[in-house]
Amino acid sequence: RPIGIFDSGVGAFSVLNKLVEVLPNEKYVYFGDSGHNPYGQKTSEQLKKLCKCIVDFLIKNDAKIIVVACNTATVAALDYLKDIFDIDIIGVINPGAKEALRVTKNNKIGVCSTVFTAKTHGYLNEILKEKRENQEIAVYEEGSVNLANIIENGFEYNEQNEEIIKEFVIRFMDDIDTLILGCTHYPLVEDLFKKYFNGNIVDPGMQTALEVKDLLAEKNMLSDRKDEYTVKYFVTRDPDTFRNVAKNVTKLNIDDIN
Ligand code: DGN
Repeated sequence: RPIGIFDSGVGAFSVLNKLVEVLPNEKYVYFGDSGHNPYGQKTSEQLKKLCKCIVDFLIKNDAKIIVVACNTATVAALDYLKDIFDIDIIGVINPGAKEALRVTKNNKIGVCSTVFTAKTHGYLNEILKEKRENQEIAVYEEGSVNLANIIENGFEYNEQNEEIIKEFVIRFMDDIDTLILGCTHYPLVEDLFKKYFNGNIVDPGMQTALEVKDLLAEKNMLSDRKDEYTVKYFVTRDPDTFRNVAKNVTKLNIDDIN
């Protein structure tokens, strides 16, 4: 049975790229809700409704576990989805928060995300939950209105787009030593974040993939196939745009789009 994964569009590739490294023999079903992008400007109620439909759909497609590969959807709907569905569902924020706590030395962490994730303090809350009891942590959260959307529609490496990332990064206090890419679209242009920030960059994708692997192993649900992974894609906007953007952000085969 496949692993179900979803996002508001191409963002889930930053998690799927890591999943296939860690779990190369699984089947995957990818749902890119690009027709409802951007998620960052929606309300919690709208996001819960969209996520419920998507998880329903992935379960109908036989998913054995669901990966919410979108930070915005994780903050808005993860608890709700866990309440209403009887299947393991993993989001990206808790793994990202734990990874940041593991690598920070000065306990000052920045989070760049969508406006929704920043306003609802998705990371701050999770970091406070996961930190050691006496650990003094400072968390700075900033949201970008446009960046995820620009990446969703095909990021071009030009001065204007580079400037957006530069300005985003310099808004953080200089003394943070760790920056979380708290929107799954952002690791797709990680090279530019690296150019303007030289501390630790945390992409929650790898830690999420490792947790999916552990959970499947624990429940004896790892695939015993010997074949390479397969991915079946479903998108809610025209597949050609999705394919054109996707081919710049993943090495995975993107032929099977519905
Ligand atoms: N990729 C999504 C996230 O991680 O928050 C949001 C993208 C969007 O719809 N703006």
